[in-house]
Formats: sequence, C-alpha cells, structure tokens
Amino acid sequence: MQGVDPAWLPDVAFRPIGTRRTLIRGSGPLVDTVHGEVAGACERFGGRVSRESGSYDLVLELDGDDGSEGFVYERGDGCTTVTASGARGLLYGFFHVVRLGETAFLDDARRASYRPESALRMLDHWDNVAVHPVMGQVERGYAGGSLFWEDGRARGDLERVRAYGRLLAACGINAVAVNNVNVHATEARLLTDRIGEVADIAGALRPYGIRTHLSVTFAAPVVLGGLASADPLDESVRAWWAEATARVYAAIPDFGGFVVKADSEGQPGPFAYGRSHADGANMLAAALAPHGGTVHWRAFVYNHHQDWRDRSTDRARAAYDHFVPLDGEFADNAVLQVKHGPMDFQAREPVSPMIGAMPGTRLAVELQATQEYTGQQRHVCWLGPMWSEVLRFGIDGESSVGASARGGLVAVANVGDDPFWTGHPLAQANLYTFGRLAWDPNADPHHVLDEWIRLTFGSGPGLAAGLRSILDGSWRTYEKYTASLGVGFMVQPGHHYGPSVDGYEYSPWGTYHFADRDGVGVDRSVASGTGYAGQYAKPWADVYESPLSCPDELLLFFHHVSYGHMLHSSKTVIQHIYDTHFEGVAEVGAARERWASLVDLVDPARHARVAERFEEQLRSAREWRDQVNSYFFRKSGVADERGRTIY
Ligand code: BDP
Repeated sequence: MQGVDPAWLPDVAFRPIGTRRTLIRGSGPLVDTVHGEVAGACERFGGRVSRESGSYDLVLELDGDDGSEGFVYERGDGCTTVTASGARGLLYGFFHVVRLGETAFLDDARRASYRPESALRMLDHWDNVAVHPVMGQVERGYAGGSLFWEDGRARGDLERVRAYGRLLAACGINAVAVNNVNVHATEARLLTDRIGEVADIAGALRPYGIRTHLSVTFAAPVVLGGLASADPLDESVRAWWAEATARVYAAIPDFGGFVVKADSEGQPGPFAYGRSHADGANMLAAALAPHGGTVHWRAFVYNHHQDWRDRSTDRARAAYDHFVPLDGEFADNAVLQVKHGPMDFQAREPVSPMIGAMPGTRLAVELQATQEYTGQQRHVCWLGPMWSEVLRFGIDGESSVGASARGGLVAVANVGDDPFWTGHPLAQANLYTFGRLAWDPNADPHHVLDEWIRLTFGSGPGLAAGLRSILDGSWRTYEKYTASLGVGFMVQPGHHYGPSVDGYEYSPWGTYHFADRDGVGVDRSVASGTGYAGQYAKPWADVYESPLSCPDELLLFFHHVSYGHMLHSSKTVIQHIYDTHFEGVAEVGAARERWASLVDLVDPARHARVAERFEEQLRSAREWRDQVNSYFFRKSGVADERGRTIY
C-alpha cells in the first residue's frame, strides 16, 4: 500500500519463498489466502506455486479443518513441509516459514510442532466511531485516527484493514474488538442497526483468520431497545439480548462475541439493579452460547469517586474484592478480563492477585500496548520485558500467569491510521511482541525483539545491534525517569502525559503516593495498612507484607517508608530516586545519539520520525527528572550525595 510502512512484512521477507517452488494442498478461504501470499511472492521474485503434485521446495498442506491452530514443520530431503489440521494452523505455519527466511530452506533435517498456548489472542481497539470531544477518535490513541472508522462510519475502503489483519496474523493474533469499551451513543448502535458496518470490517479481517468482537453497553436494552430496564434477570431484557445477538450472527456468522465494561468509570452495569457481575455476564453469555460466542467481561471495577481523605479504601483491592467471591458462578463462555496489575497499566505494578485466585473462572489477562502511561508513543518504551515478567510470574510460586490465562491474552491496541501504524515507528515492536508472547508466553522476549528487528529492518549487523541497544532496556529507562519504586501515577491528570507530582494526590481516583516530609508510599500490608498484600497466595503474601522482603521495584506500592529507608540495592530510597532520574535522562540521551548514528542505515522517513520523537522524549525525561527530584528534595530536605543540581 502506497505510503504505508510495511512493518514486519516488507516484500523482501518473502524472497526466500518467492524464489522457490511451492505446492499448496487443501481448500478453503484461508488456504486461498496462503495461496495468494505465495503467488504474490512468486510474482515478485520469479518462483512458482501450484496445487498439483510434482517436485517442490516447500509444501504447505492442510489435511481437514478441525479448527486447530497448530502446525508441524519438517525439513528433510531438500523439501520443507508445513502440515496443519486446521486452516489457521496452515496460515501460521506459512508465516513461520516467512519468519525463518532462508533458514527454512537449509538442508538440516528437523521436525517440530507448534501450537499457541492460548486459544484467544486479542487486540482491543478503544476506537470511537464518532470523534469524542475529550478523548478524540481513539481513546488513549497515539497513532492518528481509527483504522476502522472515519467520518462517523466504517471506512469505505478497507484495504488498510485487510493489511492490518495480515500483519496481525503474521504475529499470531486471532481476534480484534473494533470499538471502545466506553460505549457512547453512536457506537452503541453498532450492535443493532449499524451491524452491517461491523460485518464489513469482519469481512476484511476474516481472510487472515481474525474474528471480530464488539464492545457493547450494558444499557443497550434501554438505550437501543426502549425497554424500561436492563436488569439481567428480567425475562424481557434477556429476550432482547437473545434477539439482538441472533441478528449479529445473521450478519457475521463467525462473530467472536462481546466485550463489556460495566459499573466502571461511569459505564452502566448490573449494580443498578442489585445484581452481581456474574448475573450480568451470564445473561450475555446465554445470548451468545447458541452461536458459539464469548463474552469478555472486564474486571476493571472500582470506585472512582473516592474520598481521598479516607485511608480505608484501597483501589488496588477493588477487583479482587468484587470478583473473587463470584468464582465458580460464571458461565463457561464468560471470560473475566483482568488487567495485569491491580491499578491501571502503570510502568510498574505487581501482578494482579486475582490471577490465580479464581480457579473456577476463565480469566483473560489484559495488557496495554497503547502507551498511555509509558510515554504515549513519543517515548521509546519496548514493553516486552515487562509483559514477559508478568506472564512468567509464578502466582503461587509455581503456576504462571500465562498458563492461568485460560480465557486468553488481550492487549489494548496501539495502532491507528498513521503511516507507521503506531505513531512512533519503534512502537511496532510492542504490537509484534504482544502477538508472539500471546502465542507463547514463555518465549524469550529478547529473541522476539531480534526477530522483529530482522524482519522489519533486515539483518545488517550494525543496524540490528543499534536497534537492540535502543529498545532492549527502554522500559527500565522509562521507569527510571518517571515514578519510582512502584509508586505510579505522578502524571498529568486527564491525558496522562508528562509529570505532575501531586496531580492525582487529592483527587477522587484512588491513586495516591502519600509523600510527606518523612516518607512516601502506600501501606498495603495486612499488619498496618489496607490489607491488600493479603490478597496474594503464598509466598507472595509474605514477600510483599514486609518492607524487608518486598522487591525494591515495588517497595512504594506496598509500603510507606522513610526517605532514609535502605533498599536491597544498598541505597536509600531518596538516593535511589535521585540516581535513577539522572541515569534515566542520560540513557535517553545515549539512545538518541545511537539512533542518530544509524542515519545511513535506515529509510529516511522512518529515521526522521524517530529522531523527532527522541527530541521530545529527551525534553520530557528532563522535565520528569527535574520535577520528581525537586519535589522529593523539598519534601525530604535530604541533599543528593553526589551534589548534582536539584532545583
Ligand atoms: C484507563 C484509561 C481509560 C480507559 C480505562 C479502561 O485511562 O481511558 O477507559 O483505563 O481500561 O487506563 O476502561
């Protein structure tokens, strides 16, 4: 597509396939997609593709379609073979060969089977159909307008959506929710009279094995159906949902299901009728069940009108307190979608204690690819290591978050209609990494990063090493110059970009750091605080309970400590704050220099876009450093050991 960055699917990545002879066996729409891919590559590079037998370098074979997503890869006797028993498996096997490049055709005999750890790997788009007066078109979007919606309706030309589906399939994603979880009036109607627009989008994504989901409002029976109530136990309400859902499936037979944000930040929900969230979710699950659909019910429920003077309410506790008592009550096709941390996508949070605490419920874990709190795609912040830590976290010391997410892995999308897809071209690495980690939560994120670099930028050694050094540690760098030691939320209220040390301190949102002249942090211990630490299984409940065993990076999330408190790193809290803020800025400066040195190796438009973002990142990092350091210097009166300038 003209003017659109090919991201990790540049033409050249198809050369190894496009110069060879390929046999494709099997039939169906996804086999046709694979055939189209191979034929396109052959047209560009001179190879050949056929559906008959003969002598071949590559055989892609679908034997049946049992709906599975795995594939077997084999190399021997001068031929590479991918066999799948499900059509999506063939598609993923094909992209596996693309990723291997020439290696796929080197003559060492081997055989391996692959399958995704999780059956649902989904992106949630917080896209509004109509531009919202405060949130714009894409809520928390930093990559231009929506890929799906334009001028208040679905785009007429869906070529870009199709290209998006292709990118997603190439990293293993199989589901997309196409509208914002905050469902405004226009968007509500996508469920009913505007379902045809959703069907068009679903049609553009389907050839790449992607099922479409829709965010719906719990109040739909009232706002769209004219009913007096949306009570989930009311028969007429249930009948309304059953009918509405049947109409959705008439338009989109492979529709994935609903995403619901209920009783959260002003969205309607079952509480208004004295019903539980299991009642609410199960009503929608019942409407979807006959059609094979799933409801993704979000667990992001807390009081956003909190009295900041009341120290007994702790937002971190809320999701667990609401939902864990409901374990076992959710229908089989209801998935409870939990943010990975208990608060809200901060640069550092502990893993949500809900994960692992609801063995009788299918949970999906939600990550945030869109960089709301991690630099808004103006800062380089590759989130692979953070997500990998989360997914590999052993909730009871053993079973991992990744394995507990039986309902799937979800990320809030970071793309828009920007030519580079993600605003900051290097933020594409987050999208790619999410897909690959959702497929295999135990994958080494650094290998994934290398893979993304090689596909996107080629394998020139200088360039690859430079990119790796810029991206690899970028999340830790970001953490250093922003809010320290897990304290979080020292951001500008509303848009959440840039520092505001007390921006949320006396607000109703439940996000406080409690800094005073003696110390900082939130006491969430059982012994003297909010008791949140007690929501964890052992050993974590014990580890987090005491400041002596709590990991440094989460200290202020769990404890209120003095500025002189000694960290495991043998630095005091205050000196750690000073040091990390100076280091963070220095690291951004070094990354910016490194990027500048790659100028001759990177396409000029891409280079210029990233260079421009680095200027802003450096400015912003300095602003963070100066505000945070000055704030704590003035609160504590403790001078920097190293005598650097603090204002
Ligand atoms: C917060 C965002 C807000 C979202 C909310 C959510 O600031 O825009 O609506 O999460 O997840 O992080 O529903």
